[in-house]
Amino acid sequence: MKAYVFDDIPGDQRLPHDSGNPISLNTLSDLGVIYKQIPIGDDKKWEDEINSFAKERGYKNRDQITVTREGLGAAYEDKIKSFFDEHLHEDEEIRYILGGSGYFDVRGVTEPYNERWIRISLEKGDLIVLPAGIYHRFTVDSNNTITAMRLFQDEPKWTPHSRSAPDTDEREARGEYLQQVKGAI
Ligand code: KMT
Ligand code: NI
Repeated sequence: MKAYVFDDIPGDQRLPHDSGNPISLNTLSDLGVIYKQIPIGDDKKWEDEINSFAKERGYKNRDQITVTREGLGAAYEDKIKSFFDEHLHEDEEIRYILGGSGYFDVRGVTEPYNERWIRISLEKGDLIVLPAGIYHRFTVDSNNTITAMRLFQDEPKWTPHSRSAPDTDEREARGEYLQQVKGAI
């Protein structure tokens, strides 16, 4: 895992876009983002860890997604563009990377990161929890492949709400999120 301020230079979303300004775990935690490493070894210890983490946080459902050009064929470019649309969810979102790599970008909300993208680079064994109401987006990196476990609390709170929709800023989850992160500072 590595986190840094996105450089905001237009171009391929899959490139690193590293501005050279690193972001600490503390800054991520101020945004309500939790990072955890659960190494994937030959034994099944990681599965026990995932199971207990999921249970602790009240997760009932999960699935596995593989994003590859081979697997998605002609739909690939459209699919990765859709993941890159800035959105929020009304529940928190957990991703655990089983293979490959990619970037989750989260929006800063307080200075000096207000409205800046913070890019979080994830690879095998990395787990991230994005809180309800945080604006974020995802992309594969230039390796063009990732396999991730997606953990869900409940449908339909899982639905992505695009920032471009007129009511998204007004959603309860957004208000509560802002109150939590701004109140904590
Ligand atoms: C998301 O939240 O955008 C996704 O599920 C993308 C694939 S998970 C690495
Ligand atoms: Ni999402």
